[in-house]
Amino acid sequence: IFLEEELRSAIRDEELMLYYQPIIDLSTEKIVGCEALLRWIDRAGKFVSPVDFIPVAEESGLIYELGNWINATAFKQLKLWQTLHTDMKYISVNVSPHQLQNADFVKDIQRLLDIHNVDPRHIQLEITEGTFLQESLNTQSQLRILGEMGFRLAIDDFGTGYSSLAYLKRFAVDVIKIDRSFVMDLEDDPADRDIVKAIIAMTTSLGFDTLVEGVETREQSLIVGALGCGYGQGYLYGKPTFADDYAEQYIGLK
Ligand code: G
Ligand code: G
Ligand code: MN
Ligand code: NA
Repeated sequence: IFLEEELRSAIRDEELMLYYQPIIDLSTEKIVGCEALLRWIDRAGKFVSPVDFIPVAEESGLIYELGNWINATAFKQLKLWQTLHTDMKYISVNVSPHQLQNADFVKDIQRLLDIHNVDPRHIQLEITEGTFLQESLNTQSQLRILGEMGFRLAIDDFGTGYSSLAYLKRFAVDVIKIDRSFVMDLEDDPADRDIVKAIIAMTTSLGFDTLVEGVETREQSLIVGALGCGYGQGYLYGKPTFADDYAEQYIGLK
């Protein structure tokens, strides 16, 4: 209850912000886009992790309002960066399954596209594996409509859930994000290497792009590149960074 009240006032007092982390095309080593990641620095200057407060937001229903704020903030940022003639292809935003259960999600996100004059092809929605399997009709039909509207769809944390790739074929999925738990020990663990190899082979043959998360070492980057993975994200290429710092470090804007 306490955290819920704190979160309510954090939203009201604008203590929340989005950080951005670069996403790399492994074949060209160029940045193609970035993932928006929510950060909360409270009044005392203390960092509160989304791992702790996203579940609270989900349980209390606050996630819906918060999600709309996240989308609006990312769209505004994309528009600004595009206006400055950067070649960023997309911003990727995380969408909680709870947001998709709300039947207004499509309507609200369309309104935000209109307000900020953003093309949905430049927005990637990150949705965890299990969400695609939910029997909720709102979720299923909205996922389908979002694909038809032209949003890029990414399956987040792939490999930790229980979805079958064949099933995912029914949605307009663009990219599978392989969870970082498979990447951490890639240099030393042949089993992880086999799993990553198999995921990349399957996803590629089904026509999805692949991205590995949590790449921290040059060696991991080389391994996944050699296994045919298209994209990478992780501390090796860049940490999540405040918007102005991101612009300065990764798109050469001052
Ligand atoms: O950025 P970090 O590794 O601290 O994020 C921890 C968790 O919080 C991750 O699972 C991430 O997906 C989630 N998260 C971060 N930002 C957002 C957001 O904007 N919306 C949602 N729903 N989850 C987020
Ligand atoms: O669940 P999701 O994939 O959205 O969460 C991404 C989380 O992973 C973010 O909290 C981000 O801060 C974190 N992250 C991104 N790159 C790395 C990395 O190279 N190593 C580790 N340990 N965490 C990372
Ligand atoms: Mn994500
Ligand atoms: Na992930």
